[in-house]
Amino acid sequence: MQRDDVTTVTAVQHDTTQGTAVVTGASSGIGAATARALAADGWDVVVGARRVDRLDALAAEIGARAHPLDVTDPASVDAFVRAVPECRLLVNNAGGALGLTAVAEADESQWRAMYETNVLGVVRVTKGLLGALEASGDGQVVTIGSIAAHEAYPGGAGYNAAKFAVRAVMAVLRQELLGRPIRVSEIDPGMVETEFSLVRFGGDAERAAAVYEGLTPLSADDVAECVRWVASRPSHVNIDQMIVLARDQASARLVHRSDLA
Ligand code: NDP
Ligand code: 8X3
Repeated sequence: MQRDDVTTVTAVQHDTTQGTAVVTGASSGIGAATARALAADGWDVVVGARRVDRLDALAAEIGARAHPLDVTDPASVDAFVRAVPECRLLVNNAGGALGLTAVAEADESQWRAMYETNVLGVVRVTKGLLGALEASGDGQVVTIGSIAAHEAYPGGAGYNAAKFAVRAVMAVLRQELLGRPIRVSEIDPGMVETEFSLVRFGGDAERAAAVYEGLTPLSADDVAECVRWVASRPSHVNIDQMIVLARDQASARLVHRSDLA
């Protein structure tokens, strides 16, 4: 029988024995790849982001639950948290950069948006789910930071400040939760080819593509595999921080590009 003209959508059934994993910013890039990896690893996945159409498609594909989430909006975070009474793993992934401008030309609205998303957004969601994480008896928070949380670079100040800040928040949380059954981990990638640069450059596809020209960046799946691995260590093992860079990247701004024709 010819099947070429038939589209079959089948929700994947997984053996969800790991408990509930929440992934923020799962409508794209690292978050979507992480949701896929965790579902394949047996987690009952809940995904959140603002673009609900994309979330719904992902949820249908991997057998996850989708809820709208804007981490900059306290009411949206409250509603999201209410929809997730049980949670053993929280992946704080929602975030990104806006612009690449010198401090002298700093755009306060971009700085505020980056801080709201990357810092306060992480604090809001983490705070909201902390009770459920502890009640699980074996909770874990994995936050996607960045190489930009370790190394400042020209034009990066607003994003650097936000990612340095969230790294500090995670370091504090780890100390505050000592003795309680919640691990706190941070994964700090270098260049990952996602929609990150498209968003950073306001939709300028040419400028975004130039970021990865002549080199092989990390993929969203590469980072998702790090999350999956961190989350699958035994409960007494906490991967505190993991910096992961492409072979073509030696530091935030030192990259190898092959000769371009
Ligand atoms: P993408 O732009 O592809 O994905 C960003 C995700 O964050 C989207 O799903 C977006 O969903 C979500 N998001 C943004 N703002 C909000 C918000 N207010 N509320 C809820 N969700 C939001 O980029 P990446 O996958 O690359 O980025 C994921 C994380 O990885 C970010 O924290 C980023 O800083 C970090 N990172 C990225 C690197 C890279 O080179 N790509 C390197 C190091 C770290 P929606 O718009 O639908 O809400
Ligand atoms: C994204 C990596 O180097 O653009 O977090 O800041 S970088």
